[in-house]
Amino acid sequence: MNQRDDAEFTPWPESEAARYRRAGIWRGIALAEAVHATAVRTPYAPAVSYRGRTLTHIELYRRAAELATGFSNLGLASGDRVVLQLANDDLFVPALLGLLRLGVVPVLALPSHRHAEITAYCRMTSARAYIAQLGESRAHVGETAQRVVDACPELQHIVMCPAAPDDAGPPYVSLSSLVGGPVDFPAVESGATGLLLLSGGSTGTPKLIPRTHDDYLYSIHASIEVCDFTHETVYLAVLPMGHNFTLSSPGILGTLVAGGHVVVSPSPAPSVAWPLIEEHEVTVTALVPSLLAMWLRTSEADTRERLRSLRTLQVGGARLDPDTARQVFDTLGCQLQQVYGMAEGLVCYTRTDDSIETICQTQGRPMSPHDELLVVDDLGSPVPPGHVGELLTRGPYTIRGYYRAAAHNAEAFSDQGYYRTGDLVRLTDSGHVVVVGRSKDQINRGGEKIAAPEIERHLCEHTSVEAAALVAMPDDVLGERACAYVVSTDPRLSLPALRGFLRERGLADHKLPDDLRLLKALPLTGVGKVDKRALQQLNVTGERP
Ligand code: AMP
Ligand code: DBH
Repeated sequence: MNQRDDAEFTPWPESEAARYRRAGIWRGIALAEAVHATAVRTPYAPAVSYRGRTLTHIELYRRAAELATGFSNLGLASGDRVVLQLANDDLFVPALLGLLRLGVVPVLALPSHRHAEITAYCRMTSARAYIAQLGESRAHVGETAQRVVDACPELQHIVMCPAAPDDAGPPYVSLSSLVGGPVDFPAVESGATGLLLLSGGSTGTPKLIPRTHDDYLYSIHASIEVCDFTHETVYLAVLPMGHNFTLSSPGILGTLVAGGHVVVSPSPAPSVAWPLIEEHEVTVTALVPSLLAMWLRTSEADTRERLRSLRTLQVGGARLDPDTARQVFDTLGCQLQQVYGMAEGLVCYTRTDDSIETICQTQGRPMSPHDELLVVDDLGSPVPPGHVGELLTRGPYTIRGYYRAAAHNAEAFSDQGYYRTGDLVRLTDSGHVVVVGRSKDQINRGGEKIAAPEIERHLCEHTSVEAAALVAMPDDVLGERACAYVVSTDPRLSLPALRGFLRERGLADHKLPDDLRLLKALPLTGVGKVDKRALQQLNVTGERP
């Protein structure tokens, strides 16, 4: 590996860092410490509920401390990386806090990831352990875990949640069996990397996002303030809990730091989530637009009454159409808050005192006065006010570089340290952001991002595929879906066969193409790149799965 590509963390320039520390933007407090401070303030208030069981803040503190000791007994120590892939259930939060308490850096994988993704994260980070959910059948460790073990011999532990099957010996261990008395672990340095988040990406290999305790905690506090989270907040975690939106905008960590109550929904389906809203008098939750559309479709005459405790519905992750946005107020009877965020940092929110039009038609404005935004043209020059261009941003909680990706960082960040979002936006006079499109090579499939080059790379490994391009197609339900344009030596190559091939390679299901279109050749631009715009404009229906 190139020496320079090995940098785990690109620091902010010292002058900026000193300013952030002096101003108290970076508080010098580690993430677990901030959550645990709540346990001291409101020990007996509910912290996390799951399937009828509730942990108070002090019980959560103790459970996380027990797990920290258990992880330490396994040999994990500050600075080690561990891939964490748990479903929305009761052990997610204690496990996350247990790792953070030790200074172990969790890599937050999503439940949909399979062995291609998990293996890549383990290798990229030289992870010492992989914490995995036991498969549906609960009888065996599951294909993903087994294949990760085979591919990553340096992984020392596979920690199964809740428990490894009886006949599974080392490297398998049970999360539920990791216990130990409270131990005084050394304090965790707040300037160190606290966690590694996943980027939606736009390149052939996945990218990881190092967030420090200081920068992440600032984004949590700024979110709490803008979204008015307090000890009275009851937050329903509907989206995967390892996603930055659910974790920190203000999400699970914001709720806990504010002394509120997180209710974990094992599924986003109204049949599961709505009874939880009624039972726990949930005040706020977060959805992606495609799930909002499902909630609106499911609503009936009594829905407003059933959801009456819900004050705010946050929607983000993908473009929300203004007509759908307007329906939230009447149909669900709550405030809408649009959220435009990215795991790399910048988060924008609409505010409660914005007009309904602003809430429905914009993606909010930056949450921090310290966020810096530039909108630039193809040559990198700022566009005139109100014009469309690519959004560049930097600030106290936006990263300066991806993890071990120096070559990519040289393109993804400007010389002045701005992150190139790849989003095409327009800024309104009031400073609100309107996301109008994208320049990055990515498909946003209902909020789940697909890096087109990553899938193209796999497609080209198929023996009959000579060339492949993955492009976004409009979709009524998901907003966008993925269409594979393929040049093949086999005129009978079918979508199910291609999906089966990619599934066998261990890719998450949402990354498999929704349509296939065979072409004799891919159209090229003047400079010889695949012309994806031309492909998008081909008026074809393609083959659906
Ligand atoms: P990631 O970098 O994977 O965390 O994904 C962040 C990206 O999701 C942003 O750069 C946008 O492309 C997209 N995104 C997030 N929120 C919104 C939103 N409210 N409207 C449109 N796109 C969004
Ligand atoms: O899509 C995202 O990554 C996202 C959306 C809303 C995000 O990271 C966030 C809020 O914090």
